[in-house]
This record gives sequence, structure tokens and C-alpha cells, in this order.
Amino acid sequence: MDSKLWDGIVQYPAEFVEQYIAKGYWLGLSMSHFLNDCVRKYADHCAIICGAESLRYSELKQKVDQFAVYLAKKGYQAGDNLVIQLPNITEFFIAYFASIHLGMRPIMSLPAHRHAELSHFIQQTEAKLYICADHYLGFDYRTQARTCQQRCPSLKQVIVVGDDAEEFDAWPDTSSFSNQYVAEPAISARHVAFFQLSGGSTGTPKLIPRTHDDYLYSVRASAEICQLDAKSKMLMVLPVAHNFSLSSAGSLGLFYAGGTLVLAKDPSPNTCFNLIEKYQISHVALVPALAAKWLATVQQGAHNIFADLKLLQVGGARLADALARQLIEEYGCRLQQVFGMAEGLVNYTRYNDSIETIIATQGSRISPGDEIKIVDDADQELAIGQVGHLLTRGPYTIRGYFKADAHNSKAFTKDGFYRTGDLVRMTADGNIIVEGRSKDQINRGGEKIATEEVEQVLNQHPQVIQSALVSMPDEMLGEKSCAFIQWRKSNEDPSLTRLSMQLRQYVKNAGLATFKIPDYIELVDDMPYTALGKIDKKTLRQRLVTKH
Ligand code: OOB
Repeated sequence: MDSKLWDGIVQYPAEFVEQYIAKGYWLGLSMSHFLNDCVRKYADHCAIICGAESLRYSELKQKVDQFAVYLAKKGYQAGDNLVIQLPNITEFFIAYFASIHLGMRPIMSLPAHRHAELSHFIQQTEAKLYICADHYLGFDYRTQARTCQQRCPSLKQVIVVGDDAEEFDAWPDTSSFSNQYVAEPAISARHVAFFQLSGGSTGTPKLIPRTHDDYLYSVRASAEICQLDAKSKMLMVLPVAHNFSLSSAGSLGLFYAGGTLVLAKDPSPNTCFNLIEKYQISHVALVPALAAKWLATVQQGAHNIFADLKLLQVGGARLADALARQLIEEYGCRLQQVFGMAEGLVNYTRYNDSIETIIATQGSRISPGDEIKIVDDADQELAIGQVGHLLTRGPYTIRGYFKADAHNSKAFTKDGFYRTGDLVRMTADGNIIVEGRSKDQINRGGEKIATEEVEQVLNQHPQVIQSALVSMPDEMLGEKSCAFIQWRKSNEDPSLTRLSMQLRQYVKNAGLATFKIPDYIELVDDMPYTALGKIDKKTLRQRLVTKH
């Protein structure tokens, strides 16, 4: 059993384990213990509101326990993997806590993922179970489940929340299990609790193994930094499974403090402003693109919800200084910048930081245990204020992706620092400013695109010789994607519009998340190259800036 649980996992070296325990970062307690503790302290408080339904902490726990009985009766055991892909609904938390209670390891898929990503997660982890919604934002997940079932022999069961389809199981009515209980298996808090997903910079999204110990430390510390308490009411706008939403301070930070989570079914101002007013929401987390959209709605005359919030967190992508200033100075917003990553390290600006710090920096690390280095191309540390590559190691940052030895040797230094791929500088008082990126990734309004993954798909199209996906500035999303295509000419060359449509459809059909479909296509006769002979993306990006 133990060897199965450690298979493909890079463990923290013993001396760091000792250190993190000695410093009180790691408490040796499981995620189930965490939930029990919340329930013990706040049993009668309202934990979750979703549409017309609301659940107290005690009721949440009851549903979690019953669903765990259901999973155990189905024969699932510690070390079995499952994919959870749900919108912001209560069942997400039931599935999450119940499966982790059994030592199963959920993979935190986002609603935007499509069958190519899903099949990859399932195949890599040999996941046995897939839990999805019937449909969400116009997409039918049951069709995707069928594709995954055909491609992934490990997949034994699909549970559909909502209207099921004949061959799948409906979300079970577990009320008859109310007097049964399955005990937690004897696994340690240093084992993996679940997998986050990396935005990545190479071919396929990597799986990020997060342990009970490391994750719960980031949750407790974040809840304190964000000053959550039992009166806090948080509106969950971003996808609930994302690391930002789950732990920075997110839903888990809120549960730790005994607050109430209100789940938004979509991020539109229409939906969310009503919920903010109705429930007197105190905390919201957004990506910059959404903050800008909400601000535009307020500017068009909607009630200024920014002044009502106790804290607006903005993160996931670079927040423009001008937008930050406007939110604070014109709209009375109490803002916090959050610069984090699913691999671990999270930085926050603090409540008592100066306004200039909150406007112009992405904050400072959670923990004194977070080791941060800013280095040049030769891994030499730079002086304070200089821009370089951000490397980090610490009590809640992973030491390696799941089953990815070759990639790990590049993504981590020999002594275990994670190469974030971010270009940053540090101010004299320890705040980080994100200046850019060295990883080949596009940050489309907080959604990350590994360019190589899309290029691999484009290159398979019969008319494509080679492709290069690059970012282009976008006022709303920060960045959009443009695919430069060197194409095979034929007698009947389609028009640019037709070819663009065909190529975009081609990426969609390949089963990649919708946000990865190139926003623009440019046809070229040849690519520019660097001295090393690699496609010169810098020049391509430059062309877009001068053209648009
Ligand atoms: C969060 O996590 P991921 O894994 O989706 O993306 C991480 C990457 C970072 O390496 C950085 O490139 C970018 O997203 N990023 C930011 C940023 N926050 C994230 N770039 C500039 N400014 C920011 N404030 O995005 C994430 C995880 C936990 C908390 C918050 C965000």
C-alpha cells in the first residue's frame, strides 16, 4: 500500500520534513481532521449557500460522510484516483472531502477542460472514477465522458450531477447511509491528498501532488493573512477547484475560519452583484480581467459593490497599476494583490501595506519558510531590485510533478528549488513585482496556455508545416493568443478567414479547452529564427504589436 501511495511522487527530503514540523508549519493532521475540526467549532454556522440550498457545517459533514460510505461500498480504496470536474456547486465539496477522507486522490479539473486534457489526467493517474455535471455554460459533459470512457480503460465509473445518461450513474441519494461511517485509512498527513493542475509550459498539463500537511499549512496561514473569521461571507466567483479559489485563502481558508461560502453559478456582474448585495458578501477573489469587467459595470451605473467588500483579492495574472489605483482611489476598494501558483508559493499584499505597495507590487510570501531566489540565466543570485528568474522552495511548494522525471530535472534545481518561469524583482521591503515571464506560456485572463500543447495540435493539420503560438496584448484579458502558421500551399488555397476557421475548429475538435483555441491566426511564408535556430517568438510578438 505505502509504495503505491508514493509511486511517482517526489518527497520532501528528511531534513526539510523535520524542519517544517519543528517550525510548526506541518501539524501531521489530515484534510478530514481539518473538516472535523471546522464542524466541531462551527457546527451550526452556515457553511455553503448554492442557489436556494444552504448547508450548515454539520450538514456538510453529514453529506461528506454519507458519500464516503457510498464510495467505500463501490470498492474504492486509498490510493485510487478520480477526476472531479464540477462547476461551483455544493457537490464539489462533498466529492472532494469524501474522496480524500478515503485516501482517494481527486484531480482538480476545471470546467473549461475538454476530452484531450481529461483523457490525459485519467490515463496518467489510471483514475477509476470521473465526476462531472450534466452540462454547464452550454457544454454537455456526458458526451465528453463517453469519449474518455472509450479512451481510458482504467475508468470504471462516471457519476453525473444533474440529468444522468443511461450508461452513467446519477449523483447518489445517500440518505439511507445516515447511520453508517467509514473510518479514515491509516495514511499519513505527508501523503498526497489531491492533485492540482499546472498551467504548464510544455506539452501536456502536469499534475501537482499536494500533501495534507503542506496544503493545510498554506490554508491556515492564508486565512490569517486575509483576516477571515466566522462572520466572513465569501462569494466564490472563479472556478472552485483552482488553487487560488481553494486555498488562497479560498473556500478552505474560509471554512477554517467558520465563515459562509456563497457559490456563484457564473462570474457575470449580473449574477454576482445581486449575490453580493443579498448576502452582504465581505470577500471576493477575481482575476484582473473580471475586476475590469465588474468595474465597467459599476461605471455604467450599477451599485458600487467595491466599496461594500471588506477585501477584494485580485490575482492569477498581472493587475495593471492603473486599474489597481482606480479601484482603490476612485471606488474605495480594499484591495489585495495575490501572486501565486498551483505548485505552491503564494504572495499577498497585506491589509496594513501602504496604498503604493498594494497598487504597484504583487505582495510578499506567506511564510518565513518560503525561500526565494531571484537569479540570472546562469542561476547566479541577483541584487535586490534587479529583474531575474524567480526560484522558490518551501513548506507548501512541491518538489516535483507527478511521474515527470525528465521534466522535473528542468523545472527544479538540484537542491529542490522550483523554477517558476516568472521574471520578477524584489523591493527592499520584500515585496515582489512581476515583470514578465520566461516560460513559454500565455496568461489569457488568468487561464494559462502552454504554447507547445497547442502547437503540437496545429502541426498535425495537413496544411500546416509549422506553427508558433504567441501572446498579444489585449485590453480586457491582458493577453490573447495568436498562432503564426507556416502552411503548405496547394492549388485550392482557402482564404485566410476560411483557413483560420478551419484551424480553430481543428484545435477544438482535438479536445483542448476552449480558452486554448487561438484567438487570431497569421499566415507566414517562413518563420523568423534565433541564432540557435529556434523560432524567434520575440520577433513574432513584435510584429503583432506593430500590426494591431
Ligand atoms: C495562480 O496559479 P496558476 O498555477 O494558475 O498560475 C501560476 C502563474 C504564475 O507563475 C504567474 O505566471 C501567474 O500565474 N500569476 C501572476 C499573478 N498570479 C499568478 N502573474 C502576475 N501577477 C499575479 N498576481 O494563478 C494562482 C494560484 C494561487 C493564488 C493566486 C493565483
